[in-house]
Amino acid sequence: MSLIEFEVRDAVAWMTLASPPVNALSTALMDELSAVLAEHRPPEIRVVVIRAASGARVFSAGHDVRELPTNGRDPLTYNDPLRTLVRNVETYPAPVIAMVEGSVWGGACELVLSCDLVFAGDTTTFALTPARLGVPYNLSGTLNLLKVADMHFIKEMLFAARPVSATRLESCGVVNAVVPVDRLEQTTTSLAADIASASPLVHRIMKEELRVLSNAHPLTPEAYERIQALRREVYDSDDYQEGIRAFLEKRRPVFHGS
Ligand code: YXS
Repeated sequence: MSLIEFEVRDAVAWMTLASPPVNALSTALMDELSAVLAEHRPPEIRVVVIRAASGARVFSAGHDVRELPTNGRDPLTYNDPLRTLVRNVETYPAPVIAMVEGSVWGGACELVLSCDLVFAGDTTTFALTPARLGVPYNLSGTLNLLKVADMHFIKEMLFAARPVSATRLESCGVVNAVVPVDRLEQTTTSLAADIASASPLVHRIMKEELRVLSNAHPLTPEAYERIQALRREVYDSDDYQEGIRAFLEKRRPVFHGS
């Protein structure tokens, strides 16, 4: 059964997450979305829209917790499906719009924020919950947050690990626009049509320029090693195991900070 519904309308590729009940980002779903992006390219496709089904209460529950490693391995390294999918969105040679209806959790925030534009319904929320699961938020995702939001807001989202309204993210410039949910698809379609009528070559060049420039952060080997050591401290911890166990056992986790 397909986990991504695909439709092209006037050179706009609509990719709908279709993995009930909560569009958890399983390896199967993420690999299928990457495959659909690889198969449908410009110039036939001028814009991509990634969305959930109309009326979705949950856009995506984030990384499939059942697939997080529990053997002391970094859960989100370079070749992991979520990191691969995020890079595929960031390097896709045309604008990718996230049309977000419903609640967005954990790694799904990373997927949405990797898109070039984000349009959300007025009931949409975003929650970064690694602290509730004892999981280290991924390094590139943290950098992506730093690119689009202020430090205090980022710390609120990561430390409190609770849903924040799309309206607040819009006021911080993280979300392009929040519209009444019953006008979300019409608004997104109109914007996509405007983009699709412009030069695909200029879009491709400008998108890649912006990606290269925004990633131009010199990171010394010492800084990288320091960060890796911090991450290992987390995913080697008992708290990491407890976070995943508690989720699967449907109970509140009891963290001891080690
Ligand atoms: O009990 P069954 O078998 O029906 O399954 C339940 C949930 O266990 C399952 N489910 C998930 N399975 C795998 N991975 C998930 N992320 C996940 N979320 C939920 O789906 C079935 C229905 O869930 P239920 O009963 O809770 O539905 P609900 O409508 O009451 O609540 C929907 C949510 C999304 C509010 C709730 O399921 C929830 O809070 N899920 C966890 C959201 C979350 O914390 N995601 C972060 C995952 S970790 C991640 O993304 C990265 C590693 S990071 O943290 O770094 O960003």
